[in-house]
Amino acid sequence: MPRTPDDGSRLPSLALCVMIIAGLGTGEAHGQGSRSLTAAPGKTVTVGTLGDELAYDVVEIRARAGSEITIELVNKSAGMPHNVVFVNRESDINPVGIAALQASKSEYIPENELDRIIGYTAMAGPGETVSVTINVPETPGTYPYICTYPGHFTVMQGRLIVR
Ligand SMILES: [Cu+2]
Repeated sequence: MPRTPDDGSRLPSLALCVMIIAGLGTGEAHGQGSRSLTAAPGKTVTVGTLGDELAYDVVEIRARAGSEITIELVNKSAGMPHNVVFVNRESDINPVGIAALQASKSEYIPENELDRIIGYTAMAGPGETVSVTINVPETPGTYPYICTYPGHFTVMQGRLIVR
């Protein structure tokens, strides 16, 4: 049986397919940040965005109860504003995020829900950096942080772990 030109190219193209599939898999796994940082008392930790994704690159900040820390947000997105808003507990995420939808005049910080909020940065435009100094709660526990720009809070989250 004569060889066809096709025979010689089949193996390389199969290998290419495998490489492309492997590449896609890696991209999907990259959807959320996974970094954890420790914020020493009085120090600054830097949280970025994962490029243009609705995600922080740091999703866990560890801090000492009762200390004071500064969080710097570096917005690496090309087109979206982001902020960082620390809330008291998991059940505060939805009320704050939903009330923020109506709070465009106060940079999406809902003034009627401030008792749920520990601290917050200004809204950082694309390429901007903002920061906030917060008093870490005295009570050890897990305190969520979210972005309150409309549509972001359900996925753009991290956790402050207080010990
Ligand atoms: Cu955001």
